[in-house]
Amino acid sequence: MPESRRIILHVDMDAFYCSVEELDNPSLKGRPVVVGGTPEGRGVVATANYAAREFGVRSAMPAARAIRLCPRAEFLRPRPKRYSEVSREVFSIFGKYTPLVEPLSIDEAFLDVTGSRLPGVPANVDEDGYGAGVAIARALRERVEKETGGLTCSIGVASNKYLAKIASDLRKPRGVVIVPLGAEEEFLAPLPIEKIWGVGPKKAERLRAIGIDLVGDMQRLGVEPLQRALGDETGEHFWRLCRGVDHRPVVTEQEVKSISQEKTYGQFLAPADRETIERELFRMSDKVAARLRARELWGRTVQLKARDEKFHTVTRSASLDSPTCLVEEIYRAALGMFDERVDFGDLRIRLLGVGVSGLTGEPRRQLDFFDSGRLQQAESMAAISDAVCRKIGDKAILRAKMLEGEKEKKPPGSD
Ligand code: DCP
Ligand code: MG
Repeated sequence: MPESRRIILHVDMDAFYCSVEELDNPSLKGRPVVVGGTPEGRGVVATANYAAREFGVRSAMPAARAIRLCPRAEFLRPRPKRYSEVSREVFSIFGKYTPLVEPLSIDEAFLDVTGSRLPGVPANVDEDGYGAGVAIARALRERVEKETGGLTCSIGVASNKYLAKIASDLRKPRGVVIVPLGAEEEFLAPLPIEKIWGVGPKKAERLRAIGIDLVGDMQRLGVEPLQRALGDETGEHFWRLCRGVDHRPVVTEQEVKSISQEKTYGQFLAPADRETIERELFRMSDKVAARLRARELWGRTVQLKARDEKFHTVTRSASLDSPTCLVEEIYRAALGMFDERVDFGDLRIRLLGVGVSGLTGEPRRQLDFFDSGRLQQAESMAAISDAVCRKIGDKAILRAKMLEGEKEKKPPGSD
């Protein structure tokens, strides 16, 4: 057994919001259920149960369309507090199998169970090369179902996060999919290229143009043609992914000390190009904010990093009155620091970065009731937009700032 072998699970609850609704109101069971959107056809679908999905109803679809597809469906208003409560319950079950739990969203996590044992399963068991990993996955699925009173999940078992995540999605609901150790490439080969992380419709089109439909086509192509088609760095990145290579560790919430985003500009930004600078800072603030929310974290300190064309680097930080996970607050602080505390004279900018530290799982706001209500509303709006973005790609909800730029021109060196 190689020393470096890791056993990673990706757990994703099935039709999460709907399943919680069915749990609380068993009369819904067996019927098509949609959470989000009104019966009058306003709003968008947050999720649909599997009965409604048979009619083609999907997350992020306008409710009006969902009604046309499935007029019999029960349309329910989301109850975010209740979903968070159940989420905590489920995550506490995850924690019984390993301390290494990395939350990805309200209903999804990576678990590193390399060092975990299961009572009653002999230490020398090695199903599919995963020791007790497969048995742990099955036990976890049963336990979630039993302790929540009926919620089901799907689990991918693999040697890294990337493969585990692909696997968990393949046999939903209630599926446990194992990527056999040593057969990672064979596992990926028959899948469409969209299954590769970061391949959206645009990249997929470019890849199809050079004859790549399946992950296996990419594996056969080799690294150099990929680099010619996509550029050196991206080509190499996809070469690793198409063979299932991913060395990122499972990072628990406590280990995340800061979240940041930075970009080096191949074509330097002119200090007078205010619009691009603002747009770039906004874009990065938005990404940082979304990552905070995905981990249910708030940060108290905002950092700004900037480097000029002569490689002179400055980092600045500012403390907020209370921790945040909102783009507007992060952006305001970052731009303020850029304006008041960065002076490169006429030199152009080669790098910008925005980060947040001082992270906490408890927002602990010292605000009056009205303000805290308003903030909570802003945060739940943001959470809904995150979920839409996750489902149908980052471009789903274009914020005004970014939209302005998309219409005119792309920032130099942007991808
Ligand atoms: N969500 C949302 N809007 C979206 C996507 C998701 O509000 N566009 C919410 C509702 C989901 C929850 O997040 O229940 C989890 O998202 P998933 O992508 O895991 O979807 P489900 O759990 O609903 O279904 P699946 O069985 O495919 O995981
Ligand atoms: Mg889910």
